[in-house]
Amino acid sequence: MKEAKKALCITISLGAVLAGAAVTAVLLWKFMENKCSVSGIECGSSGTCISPSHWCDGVLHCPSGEDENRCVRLYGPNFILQVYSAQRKSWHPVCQDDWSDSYGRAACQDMGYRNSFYSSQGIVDDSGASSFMKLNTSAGNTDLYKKLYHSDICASKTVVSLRCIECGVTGKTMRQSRIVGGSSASPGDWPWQVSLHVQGTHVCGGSIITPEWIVTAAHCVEEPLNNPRYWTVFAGVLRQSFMFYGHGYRVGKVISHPSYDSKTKNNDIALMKLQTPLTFSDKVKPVCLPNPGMMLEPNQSCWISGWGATHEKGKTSDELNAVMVPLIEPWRCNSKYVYNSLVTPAMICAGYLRGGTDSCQGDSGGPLVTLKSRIWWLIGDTSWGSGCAKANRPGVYGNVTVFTDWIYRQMRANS
Ligand code: 4AZ
Repeated sequence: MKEAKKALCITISLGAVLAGAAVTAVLLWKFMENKCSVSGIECGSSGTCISPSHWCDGVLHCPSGEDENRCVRLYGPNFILQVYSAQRKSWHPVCQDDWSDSYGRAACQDMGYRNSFYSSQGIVDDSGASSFMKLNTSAGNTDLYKKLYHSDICASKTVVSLRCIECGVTGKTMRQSRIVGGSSASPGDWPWQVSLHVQGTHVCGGSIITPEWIVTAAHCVEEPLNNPRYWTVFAGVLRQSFMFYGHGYRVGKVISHPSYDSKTKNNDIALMKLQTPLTFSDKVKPVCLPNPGMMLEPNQSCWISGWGATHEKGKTSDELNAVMVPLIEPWRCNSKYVYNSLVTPAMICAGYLRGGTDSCQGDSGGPLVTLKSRIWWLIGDTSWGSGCAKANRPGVYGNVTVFTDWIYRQMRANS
């Protein structure tokens, strides 16, 4: 009897120890699998964990700022407002239910627009989303992000379409009006086009995206030209001979993409912040930054504009010229007989493989735009090419769509 009890005791103790070990192992494994399963959400893959309540609360907690990086975005050609769910690791449209312009203003501010808001309206969701974010209006006076909760449907059957700036419209009715193989522009045709001068001379082009921010190419602002003092910006003037020193806008900041590579021209994009904001008019207007989910056609018609040379080795043009160029698919542009793998995902090719029509020296930094949903979008910034308008040597442009996150981040950090 005594012996039997002893054996039972030992068996139970052993079992307990084994069970304990198993539980510890499972917990340890869970912990290894997701470092932040106990204390919240991981900052990227840094190993740092923060509480879900700190995600997108307007205060930086992660070492690289991931918690405030991507909280709201506009998606597709209809500017559908989407909110990032850190828990589900996915983007969700916002129901129009109980939405108002004041939330729209807050979302625009979160994205990097300073006191800029154009319109907010409910539209039927075309993104195919199956989960939405809804406003909890009784959540009190906390920030927008904390008032949102997941919902499978929107009572209004519509989602928020948000525009932070009136962009991508031309001065008057669009009429088809050099660059190589192009024709001169009329006032208001390309109202976002600016001329960037150094010591009274046109050096590069640029595009207006807000009253204060200009997009150009990083290769235009290589040292020592990364010093804003060198630059003067002219907007709304078609002829170089009408741009007089002292009448342009001064630049307060020049920000080059940190991953720009001067040898390969990879990430060839830069921003200029003006010292004083531009006044918009028929001739001076911003272009729209592309939203993710824009779905461009393989041969989408785009337009380039600038005061660049009208033939290879020519001099800068006095008049602003523009021309249509179709996009060229990356695989075609990277083929052996074209650019043989020199085109990275941060670049986009446009032009004709037969030659004859192209951007050229002096057009750099200027816009490559396309018309979609009756709005003009900045798809590229003029970057490089082998010569101008030669067969199998089309123009290469910075792929602005891949830089929009970076652009908004700079606007937010320097507003
Ligand atoms: C340039 O030197 C340049 N054909 C710009 C565009 C192209 C070539 C050269 C594309 O600014």
